[in-house]
Amino acid sequence: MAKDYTQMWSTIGINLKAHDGLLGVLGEAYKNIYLSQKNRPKGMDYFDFVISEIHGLRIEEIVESKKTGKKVIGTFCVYVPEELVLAVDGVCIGLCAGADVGSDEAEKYVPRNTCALIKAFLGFKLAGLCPYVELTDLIVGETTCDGKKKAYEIFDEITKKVYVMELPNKKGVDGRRLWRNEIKHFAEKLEVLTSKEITLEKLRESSKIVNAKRKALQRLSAVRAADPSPISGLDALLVNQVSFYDDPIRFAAKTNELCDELERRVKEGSGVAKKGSPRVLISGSPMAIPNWKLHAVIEGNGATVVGEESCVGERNFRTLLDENFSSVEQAIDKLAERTLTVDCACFTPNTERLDNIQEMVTRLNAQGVIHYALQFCTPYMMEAFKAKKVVDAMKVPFLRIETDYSMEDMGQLGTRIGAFLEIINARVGA
Ligand code: BJ8
Repeated sequence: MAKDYTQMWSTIGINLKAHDGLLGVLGEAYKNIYLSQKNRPKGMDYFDFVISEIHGLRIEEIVESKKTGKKVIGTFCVYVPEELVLAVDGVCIGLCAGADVGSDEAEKYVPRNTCALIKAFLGFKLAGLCPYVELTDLIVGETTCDGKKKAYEIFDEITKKVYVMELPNKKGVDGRRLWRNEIKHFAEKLEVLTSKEITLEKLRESSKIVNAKRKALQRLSAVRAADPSPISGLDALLVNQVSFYDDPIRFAAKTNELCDELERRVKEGSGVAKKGSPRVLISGSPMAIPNWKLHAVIEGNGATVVGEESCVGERNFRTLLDENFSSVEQAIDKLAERTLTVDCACFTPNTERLDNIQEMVTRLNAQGVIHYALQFCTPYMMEAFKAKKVVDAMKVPFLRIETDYSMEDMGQLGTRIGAFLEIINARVGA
């Protein structure tokens, strides 16, 4: 980090000693996993910088925004429309956490067999390690899986700033009506919080910003169809993770710059792995920063991850918001429609996800699918059954992995993934 931020962290209420330890471990992991990669695109320099300043410069920017009266809204799910937050000049930050931090503390509140993502967001707060959580003015939860739903009640007791949106379980007429109303209520909540009116003009502006971010991520996804892929799965995952907390305008510009370079690489036929290396699609639970475990094992075994059928991935940017609205009410209709195209396993039925897995396998020329579920993530663990069926129908190898944030099963994962890649190699070579 370029500067000493101790004073800022202490004012925010961060546990300085534990925080130093966390940054040390993170920095070491980043060096080993990311900086050791060969032939990385130059455009990744920006994202390396962002990570090196994850609790530094970005936090400083947010502190400065707050001084000008801007409100910080923390979210945990891609169903929460960022457009509304930007329409009240707010800062929208994804708060999901991907590291095994504070689990002992978290387990005083939630059962041991709770998914690692939930334990981590509680753990980061309880251990005083997340400056983003400390800076939020409002934390938005949503009724997706049962674990999150109940954890938000506890999180509200701890933080006193949780607002929960009710997401339906089915996408029928009633469900759509309910969700549309919830989006409207959320807009009203933001107006009260910020004392700002959400106008048509502001919504037009914010929709453009968020769509530009999605378009940049779509571009990044598209180049990964090439063989060899011009970017590693690890780097592409990182860009997707950064999209949840970077300034959206700067993020889109930097991702587009990276894509210019990647498109040139594709034309030249240069990439990160040898042409013909195994190509893997990952499908399932989201991988919040700094969860790089599965990608590291797969790519460490010589394959390339070519896509993430995940919320930190395609589910977050697959559909653009239809910007063709001429009133605030119409914009709210469109926001409700767009968000309901997200194919989370919390919905029943969820056949769109199966179609989307097949579409991604075909478009990205994936030769194998690894279904990733966080341990105790019932929706994705259950849906693996159907995902396997549609992937089997394409005669593409399928591997089901359930893991958490600990490093204890790295050896076992390496063995299973190595054997899976041999199956792909045998098929491709055949
Ligand atoms: S739209 S995937 S971001 S809910 S991993 S907490 S599901 S037990 S994160 Fe998600 Fe929204 Fe769906 Fe996406 Fe529960 Fe599973 Fe844990 Fe999860």
